Amino acid sequence: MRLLTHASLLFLAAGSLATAAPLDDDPTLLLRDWASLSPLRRQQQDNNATAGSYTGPYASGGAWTDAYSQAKALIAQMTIEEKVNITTGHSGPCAGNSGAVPRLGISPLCLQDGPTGVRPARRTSQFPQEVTMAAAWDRDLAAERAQGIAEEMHDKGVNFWLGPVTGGPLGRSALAGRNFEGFSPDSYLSGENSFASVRAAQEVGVVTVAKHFIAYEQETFRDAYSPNQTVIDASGENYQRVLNQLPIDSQLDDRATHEAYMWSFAEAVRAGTGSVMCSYNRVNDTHSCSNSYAMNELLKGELGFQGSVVSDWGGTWSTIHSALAGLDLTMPGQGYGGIFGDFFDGSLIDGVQNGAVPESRLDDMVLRILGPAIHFQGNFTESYPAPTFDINDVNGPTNNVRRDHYKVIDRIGQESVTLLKNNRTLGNHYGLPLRNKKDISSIAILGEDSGPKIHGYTSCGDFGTACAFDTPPGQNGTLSAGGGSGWSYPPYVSDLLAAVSFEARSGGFDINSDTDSYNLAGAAAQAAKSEVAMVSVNAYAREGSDRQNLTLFGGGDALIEAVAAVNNNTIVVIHAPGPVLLEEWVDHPNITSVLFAYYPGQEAGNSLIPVLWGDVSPSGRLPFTIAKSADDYPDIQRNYSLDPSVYFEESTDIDYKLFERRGVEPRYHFGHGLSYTTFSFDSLSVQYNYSADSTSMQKTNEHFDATYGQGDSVYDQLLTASVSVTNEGSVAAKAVPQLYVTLDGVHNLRGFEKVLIQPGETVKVHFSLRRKDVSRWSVKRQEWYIPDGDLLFQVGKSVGHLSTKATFAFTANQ
Ligand SMILES: *[C@@H]1O[C@H](CO)[C@@H](O)[C@H](O)[C@H]1NC(C)=O
Ligand SMILES: *[C@@H]1O[C@H](CO)[C@@H](O)[C@H](O)[C@H]1NC(C)=O
Ligand SMILES: *[C@@H]1O[C@H](CO)[C@@H](O)[C@H](O)[C@H]1NC(C)=O
Ligand SMILES: *[C@@H]1O[C@H](CO)[C@@H](O)[C@H](O)[C@H]1NC(C)=O
Ligand SMILES: *[C@@H]1O[C@H](CO)[C@@H](O)[C@H](O)[C@H]1NC(C)=O
Ligand SMILES: *[C@@H]1O[C@H](CO)[C@@H](O)[C@H](O)[C@H]1NC(C)=O
Ligand SMILES: *[C@@H]1O[C@H](CO)[C@@H](O)[C@H](O)[C@H]1NC(C)=O
Ligand SMILES: *[C@@H]1O[C@H](CO)[C@@H](O)[C@H](O)[C@H]1NC(C)=O
Ligand SMILES: *[C@@H]1O[C@H](CO)[C@@H](O)[C@H](O)[C@H]1NC(C)=O
Ligand SMILES: *[C@@H]1O[C@H](CO)[C@@H](O)[C@H](O)[C@H]1NC(C)=O
Ligand SMILES: *[C@@H]1O[C@H](CO)[C@@H](O)[C@H](O)[C@H]1NC(C)=O
Ligand SMILES: CC(=O)N[C@H]1CO[C@H](CO)[C@@H](O)[C@@H]1O
Repeated sequence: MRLLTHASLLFLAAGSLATAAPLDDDPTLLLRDWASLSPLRRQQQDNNATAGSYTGPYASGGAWTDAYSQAKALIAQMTIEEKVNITTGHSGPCAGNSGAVPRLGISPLCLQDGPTGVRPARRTSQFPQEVTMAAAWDRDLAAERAQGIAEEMHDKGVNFWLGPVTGGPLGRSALAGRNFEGFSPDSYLSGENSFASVRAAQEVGVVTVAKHFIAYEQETFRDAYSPNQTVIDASGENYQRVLNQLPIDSQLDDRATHEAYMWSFAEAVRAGTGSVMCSYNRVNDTHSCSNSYAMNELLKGELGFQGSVVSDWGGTWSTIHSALAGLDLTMPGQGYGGIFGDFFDGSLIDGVQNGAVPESRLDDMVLRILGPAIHFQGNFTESYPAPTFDINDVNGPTNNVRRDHYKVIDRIGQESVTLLKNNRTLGNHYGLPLRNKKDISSIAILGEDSGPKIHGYTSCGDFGTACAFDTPPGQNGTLSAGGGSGWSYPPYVSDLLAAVSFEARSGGFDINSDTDSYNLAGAAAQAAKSEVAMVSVNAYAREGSDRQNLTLFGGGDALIEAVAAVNNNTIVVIHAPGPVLLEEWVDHPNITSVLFAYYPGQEAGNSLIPVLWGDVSPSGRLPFTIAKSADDYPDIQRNYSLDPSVYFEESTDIDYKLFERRGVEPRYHFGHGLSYTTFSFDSLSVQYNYSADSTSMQKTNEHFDATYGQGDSVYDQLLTASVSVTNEGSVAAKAVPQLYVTLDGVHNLRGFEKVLIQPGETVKVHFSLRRKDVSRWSVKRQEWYIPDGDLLFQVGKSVGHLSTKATFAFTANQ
């Protein structure tokens, strides 16, 4: 079977050999695999769902009623078989292919990974990972990135982009394997980026699939699993396979649900995302993809979501129950040899015929799938490109879709790189920016991460995992992206050694390099004879497993220490998915600068050059907190059980909020990042300034207490805040003033802007605050409300350094 030689097996199989869903804790339902489940038994379970009682919500189309009318006209002509065909995945050239209705001219829809570009496909770009994007703190740039990805999706013939990652995972634990695929553990920062990304991508005509809904916060036990079975996949890796364990169950409270985990999805929904992907995990005891409360109540009810819910690949556990619970499209369905179970298809035809699922619900499923496709791509009589690639033959002929996207990739690299430490005590020959390249005598470039991957990036395979650093000896090379469905093939990767070598042509310096991180003596010898020593190190993360620790990979710590011992101008560059521990060396007096470059995509080395030489002042800011110890973050649930659960005991206190609540001092605060100048923030003022929501593409149904303020939407602007930002230094640079409001005793990011300020100049920066931004969620009343009394607002350069404040109290007549 071709599938078994396909590297994608790792994650597909990791999607589970789905068993029909145990709806309760009855251990007899923990069956070994779906095939051993008798059809009768499955039928029983399905019938035990809410059969006959389905009352919606049904899609109206919202702002897309024209397209929905066209879709309804088509659906009215379809047989039950044809409708069900559309709701079930098929084999085809794409990661997911919906069924066609040839009789009515409806072609299959192509659904394709992923968050950094078209995957797996060639002649595409590898964009910066979302965490890198978030570090740029720039909504316009986030839109440009999403536009670029969507253009490549469109030109490859992809209808549905399986992205952006929209707060699932959000990042409650810094150790979660997929955090880098998302923007930030801060729900506001994630939400702003999600909104910009969805809107920009869909303007290109590609339907976005915001994922993964909801509370999907770890890889460990995300799939049914047995410690007794090991399977070796095509990449030669061992992994645990899928038998009789239930996926991890995330148990969370209602405030965390609304204030933390739904926030960014709400932004994606009001930006008009045409689709949302439900996640592998269980939520509050029930599989996300058959969770009526999550899909029907929260997503389609409270958020008013009009589009389709598509299962993660293998995330479907039942047919009737899932269809009634709000799942619209099951993936990959018959694809991949049907290894994930035969959900939907014939069992849904039967279910509709025997009345278990009302036909109106089947119509709604099809409407939700076709409606957004018609709205954004035309009604199938118009031309949308057919797929020009085939995931089953990645090396076949295909078109180049890269346009000039290297430019935006490069710019995101420059705008995100975060200067954590810069010690200029000894003058401008030390630290960053480097002095004139004609004057420097020598630069050492050290560490495996600064060089090329010795067997090339294609050796990493379709998921970027075959050359993983966690399967020693690894293959070296710049770590430009993490592994899993969030990886994509780069056309090339610019590494630091090549990029700095290019500068040496017009500079006066020699390069002394050693890219074997384990050759400490060699690296030290090169460093000792160089004016500047740059050490590039990394940490790997990927889908399918969580990080075991927050330590640098490939002997990074030892290498840095060996270099710093002999060179008094040591500059460290880090490629990492999120927090790494810096404690062993960060205070070393010879380490003059530390640059955090995240996972920057194909332009990794190039994007550092303007920052190194000061043509661009660093303006990246940490989108997460860097702790002094891994114990400062909540842990992943790794305790084996057939029915594993994780309790989100910290509730809404994620990342910096948890540090604050517990009084733990981090190494670097959320929002931290140095510049080549200094900024001051003064004269914060906050005033009432109502303005009706004009940005939502689709309206949500979120309720609120109307005691304070005008308007009928939680997205109406109620306040504006203004602050003066002054560039006190001698170079033009971008500032990132951050606005926090204190709610429930901790800071909450609620505004940021990125502004270029000339030396000596003062700029007035305005923040728009919506009702939701100054509200909390009432569990009892199930609505947003503005707390009584003074609200405290603060602005500064990070959550740990807030320098100006103002208060505002609503009065009942506002
Ligand atoms: C279905 O529900 C009936 C009645 O509540 C119960 O006896 C039976 O065990 C359930 N079956 C399954 C498979 O959950
Ligand atoms: C499909 O779109 C075309 C072109 O916009 C239009 O002429 C046609 O009437 C539409 N078909 C339906 C069924 O609405
Ligand atoms: C269902 O979809 C498949 C795959 O696109 C297609 O080959 C088949 O003809 C469709 N079946 C019906 C009944 O339209
Ligand atoms: C693993 O295998 C052992 C010995 O064969 C067996 O006792 C145990 O129940 C198995 N565990 C699981 C989770 O299947
Ligand atoms: C989880 O369960 C709690 C308690 O019943 C509920 O308040 C909360 O909204 C649920 N969250 C989700 C995502 O289902
Ligand atoms: C950290 O975890 C990785 C695997 O994720 C492992 O290869 C490495 O040895 C661990 N390092 C330490 C110091 O435990
Ligand atoms: C710093 O580097 C110098 C060489 O420039 C070396 O002599 C010194 O020992 C180093 N300092 C430390 C603390 O390692
Ligand atoms: C740093 O090291 C260089 C090269 O060894 C040396 O010339 C310089 O004086 C040192 N700087 C300080 C402040 O010690
Ligand atoms: C900054 O550099 C000076 C001079 O080398 C040194 O004394 C001091 O310890 C350094 N500070 C840090 C935080 O590394
Ligand atoms: C795992 O089990 C250990 C030992 O019982 C316990 O101390 C720890 O809290 C558990 N971890 C989690 C995340 O539940
Ligand atoms: C009030 O809000 C509007 C819309 O956001 C904005 O254009 C205007 O500048 C604001 N006025 C003040 C005084 O901040
Ligand atoms: C850090 C790392 O993976 N280094 C490897 C680089 O490649 C050489 C040659 O294969 C290995 O020996 C190193 O272990």
